[in-house]
Order: sequence, then C-alpha cells, then structure tokens
Amino acid sequence: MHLSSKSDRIFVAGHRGLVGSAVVRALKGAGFANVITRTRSELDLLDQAAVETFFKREQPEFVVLAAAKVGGIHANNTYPADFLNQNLCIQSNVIGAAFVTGVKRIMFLGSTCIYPKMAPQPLKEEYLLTGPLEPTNEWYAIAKIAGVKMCEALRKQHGVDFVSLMPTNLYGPEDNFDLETSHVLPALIRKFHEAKAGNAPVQLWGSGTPKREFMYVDDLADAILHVLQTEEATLYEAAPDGLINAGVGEDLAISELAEKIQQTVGSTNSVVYDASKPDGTPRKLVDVERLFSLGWRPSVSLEEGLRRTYDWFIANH
Ligand code: GFB
Repeated sequence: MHLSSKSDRIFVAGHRGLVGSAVVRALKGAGFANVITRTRSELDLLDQAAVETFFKREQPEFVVLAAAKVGGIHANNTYPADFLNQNLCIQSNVIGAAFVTGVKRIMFLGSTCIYPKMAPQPLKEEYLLTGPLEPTNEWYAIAKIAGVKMCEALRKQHGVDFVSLMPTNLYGPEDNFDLETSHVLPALIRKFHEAKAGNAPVQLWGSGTPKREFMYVDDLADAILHVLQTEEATLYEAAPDGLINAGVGEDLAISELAEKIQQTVGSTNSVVYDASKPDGTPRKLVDVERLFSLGWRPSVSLEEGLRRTYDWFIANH
C-alpha cells in the first residue's frame, strides 16, 4: 500500500547516515509529520527482540531501511565477516518485525554491487544472480541479495508490499570522510583539500580506469519518496519482482572524477596512482528504465553535487 497521507507513520532506520539523513530531510520537507527515528543507543537493530518490541509499540506503517554496515572498497575487503553478518542481522530483524506487525510497505535499500561483476552494461534488474560477484564486496552483496530475496519471498508467499531499491554509488552531506573506510568520492574531496596546504602529489588507489556512476543523495531521497508514493499496481507493473535500480544513467572513470574534484576543491597538486590497491569492478552503470518509467528523474548534476558536498565538508570537518 502506498504512502498517501502526511500523517502516515514512517520509520527511517539509519537516520544518522548518508541516506537516512537525506530521507528524513526529504520527508520533513514534504510535510510528513510522523517520521520516526531511533539512534543506535536507543535501538540496537542487531537485537531481534528489541526491534520487535519497538515495532509493536510504535506501529510504523512505512519503513525505509537505510541502516546498514557500509564502506568503500578497502573496508568491504578488510571486514568481510562484519559486512556479511551485520547486514544479514539488521535486515532480517527489521524486515521480520515489519512483516509480523503488518507494515504497509517497506523499502529495502542495497547497492548495485549485487549484480554480477561481468554483467552487461547498463545493469538491468533481471541480471541478478546470473554470474559471479566482484570479490572485494561479495560479502556485502550476498547480504543485500538475501534482503532483496526476503522481500520478494514475503511478497510471493504472503502478498505483502515489500520493495527493494538498489542505488548506484551515493555521495553528499553526512558522508563518511575517513580515508580508510570511505568511498572514493569523499576520500578524494578530503585528499585534494588537505593536499592544498603543500606540494605533495595526491595518492589515489588502483589504476583510475574503473568507471562509476555517482548519485547525489538528495536525488536518491527524492526517488525513495516517489516510489513510496507510487500505487502498488503501478509499482509492480514496472517491477514485477519488486526490485528497482536507482541511478542517474551516466558514469565516468575514477581519473575523470578526480579531475572534477580537483577543480571543485581548487587544488593544483599532481596525482599518482597506488597500484597495490584494488580497482574493484571495472564498471557498474545501472539501467534506470524501471525507475524512470515511474516518472522520476534526477535533478542534481555531478558538478553541483560536488560543490554542495565540498561546502558541507568545509563546514563540518
Ligand atoms: O568507492 P569505492 O571505495 O568502492 O572505490 P566501489 C571506487 C574506485 O575508486 C575503486 C578507487 O576503483 C578504488 O580503487 N579509488 C581511488 C579510491 N582512490 C580511492 C580512495 O582514496 N579511496 C577509495 N575508497 N577508493 C563499493 C563497494 O565499491 O561501493 C560497496 O565495496 C558498495 O559494496 C559501494 O557497492 C557503493 O565502488 O569499488
């Protein structure tokens, strides 16, 4: 059942993260009055009993599941057990409690790394489980695939309206700028910014040739609201399996991204590549036909998004 009233009760799990904070901004900006959030110390999503008690007491009608163990290529590669286990637990607890308490629609969020490493581009939803995964993030991907399949299975067996949205690489305010655990875009903003104080070259990972698609997180939040407000029949006509990609439809090489960030930050430092660090998947441009067929389009260009993110970084770090 779709989100239709400004008084609907919406639980945003993970509201302090990059995605969750953008979803809360979007919901409140659109006038939704009952947005429910809990910090990690108030509700541990790894604790099944606590999650179920919370759902029974608060009775959310809609859920955006943006809580997850996430990180860039190095974090994914270094902590495979944490990425697999924590994500499986969080999503099993939240999706399970949502089912038991009759949530009207849950939106489960994952990532386009669920698709096979060598799948044809752009990545269509139907390519799921057609080939081996990218090794640096297969642990995270397997957890997320399980979440997609859990939503699909509950819908198949019980007719619930549980849907999955798979965003491409995201960036924006509240991102993680830690150089060890972050994704490439915030890492490069920080590296170029800090390098401005001297003449040392900026060290980037891998070869610079992999291509990525970047979506500003407020665009994703807007897409989430759009899908939540789409009627059930329309939604499943576009996505019979309940799986929808979210992206902007364009990608660029990491070396090109580095040039754009260098311009945004105003750095003149040279760039060197550290070939001992992994490249990850060569390309993962998503096919956005399903989402676009629902009438949604992105509105923030990469240049504009980079400027906003750099401003946020300067103000907050
Ligand atoms: O964003 P990123 O960490 O993750 O890296 P993925 C993207 C590309 O940027 C890789 C290169 O080819 C990196 O080698 N890169 C260059 C850098 N310099 C840097 C740097 O300083 N820091 C980082 N982090 N990368 C993640 C997955 O994959 O993307 C997750 O591991 C998830 O599961 C997420 O799907 C969206 O795009 O390779």
